[in-house]
Amino acid sequence: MGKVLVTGGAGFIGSHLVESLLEDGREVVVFDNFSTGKMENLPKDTRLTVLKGDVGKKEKVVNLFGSFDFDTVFHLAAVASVAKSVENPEETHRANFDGTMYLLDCCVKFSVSRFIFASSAAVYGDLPGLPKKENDPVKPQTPYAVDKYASERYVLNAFALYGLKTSALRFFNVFGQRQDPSSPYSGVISIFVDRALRFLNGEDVEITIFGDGKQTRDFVYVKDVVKALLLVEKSKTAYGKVFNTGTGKETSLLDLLEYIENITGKIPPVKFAPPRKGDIKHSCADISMLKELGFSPQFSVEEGLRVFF
Ligand code: NAD
Ligand code: UD2
Repeated sequence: MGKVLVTGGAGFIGSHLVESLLEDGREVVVFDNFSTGKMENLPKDTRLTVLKGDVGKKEKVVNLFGSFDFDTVFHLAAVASVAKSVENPEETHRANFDGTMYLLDCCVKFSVSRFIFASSAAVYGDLPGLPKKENDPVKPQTPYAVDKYASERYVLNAFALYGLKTSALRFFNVFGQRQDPSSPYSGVISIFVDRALRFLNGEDVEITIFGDGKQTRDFVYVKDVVKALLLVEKSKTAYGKVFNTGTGKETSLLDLLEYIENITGKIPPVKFAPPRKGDIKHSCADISMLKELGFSPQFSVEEGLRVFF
């Protein structure tokens, strides 16, 4: 059996995927430019090779495929920050779109058996109608979302056009350990948990809610996302298809604070600020397609939150 390539494997979601692949006894190569990924996210393991490199540099990607015999590729490398893509669309396009093209091309040329792509719920934009189904209209409104949608289409079309067994997953709001809370645009759960832990440590911190706190998201725990990735990988009916990856449940920011308070007994002072420009009020996935493959989320938001404290 060939090796598994995980691009972006040193990042938040990628490092959890790598852990599971190693637990399954597979040999893994991580290819990551460490822009947001960290070496300490990854375990030490003789079956793991970690390489520093940029998916947006064609010759580096070609060299990578020339050096290893991959049978599966999980492509998670991307500038995951929407805000960065708005500030610097040309640079993020190289990683988020060109990188996908180079990988797809190599997978076809080097006869890789399976290609799984990390897309995003961002492709749906702010169109009304919930829960979102995979064949609902899309409205990618940022460079990040446009690159994800275009990449996703190239990925899925590669099955019909070149016989590469591809699938894509549209992640909703993923949360869990190792999600970096340091930017204001980091996942809201990583920020709330960071502030709650610091407050418990006696620090003078506060939580900011943009809007009234009644906005909802479909928060999915990272271990469930890894389960979905591995389930889709194994499924022969998943070729050429895209799968919403969430829980099918909505949780508001006020609910989040209540859950955290239930766990910790106290939370930092909460400040309300005007809603962020372009913020979506509600988001939720229809996960029937993933359920048909046997998926069922194991962690509720509350259970996922407990792991932090
Ligand atoms: P992350 O920033 O922790 O992981 C991204 C990884 O890709 C990092 O390790 C980073 O160093 C690496 N990377 C970035 N540009 C690269 C490049 N040009 N070449 C090689 N490596 C590069 O973010 P994450 O949350 O783990 O996201 C993983 C994937 O899931 C991304 O594709 C992201 O767009 C997608 N996604 C995440 C969420 C979420 O809620 N976290 C939601 C939807 C989609
Ligand atoms: C998610 C993705 C984003 C993009 C978008 C598409 C993350 C981190 N971001 O953005 O990449 O795919 O979906 O729709 O997954 N909030 C606060 N206080 C804070 C931080 C956030 O109130 O300190 C609010 C924020 O205004 C929003 C909600 O919390 O209403 C969720 O914010 P987020 O950045 O975690 O995720 P989202 O859905 O806006």
